Amino acid sequence: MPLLHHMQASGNSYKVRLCAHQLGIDLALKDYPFGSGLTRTPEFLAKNPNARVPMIEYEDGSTLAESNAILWYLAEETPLVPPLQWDRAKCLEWMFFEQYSHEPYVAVTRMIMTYLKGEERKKRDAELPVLIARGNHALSVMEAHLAKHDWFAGDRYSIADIALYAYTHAANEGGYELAKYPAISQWLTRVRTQPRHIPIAESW
Ligand SMILES: N[C@@H](CCC(=O)N[C@@H](CS)C(=O)NCC(=O)O)C(=O)O
Repeated sequence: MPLLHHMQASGNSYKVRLCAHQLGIDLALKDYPFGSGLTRTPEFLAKNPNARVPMIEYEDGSTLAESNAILWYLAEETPLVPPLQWDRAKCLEWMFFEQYSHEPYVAVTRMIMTYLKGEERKKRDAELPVLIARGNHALSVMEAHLAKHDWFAGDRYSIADIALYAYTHAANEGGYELAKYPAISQWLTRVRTQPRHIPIAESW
């Protein structure tokens, strides 16, 4: 069975667990708790020199990192990747948006505010106003799209929704007020009520 190297609390890892669970793909799990340094061991770095999870490892030793690449690999030719070429490109557009314009702000704000303590937290307090402003900008871009569409790519739930759900649904932990974004709030409910949905704290 493939092994998912993951971090339970990380949205990037949650994307992969959620997608695999919804597709009925069995994965063994190995947890790398936040701040444990376990992604910097020589054994892990030999598999992913970028020292990040999630990373999926197959029985033949091959590995794949980057959450959205893993989503694409697991979901290609399933209903979670749109059948039309244009919608597949839109799916990628939103997944790149998630990694460049959303996750670096929404996820990092959550990490600083929820997981860093004491001096570590104080050292990063000054970053928060810019991170929060950029995170709110990303949420406003999503809000404008969702005011007109139920889903991010094509006319149904896809891995673009999974990629954006992972950190958006936990944005309140970074101090974002999701109540200010009614279309996002309704979309979060649509995602949460998809068949075989699992919450971030749950594995299998
Ligand atoms: N772009 C990467 C980002 C992965 C990432 O930043 N992973 C973090 C957890 S969310 C990590 O592994 N950090 C290493 C550590 O804290 O030891 C992806 O989408 O998979």
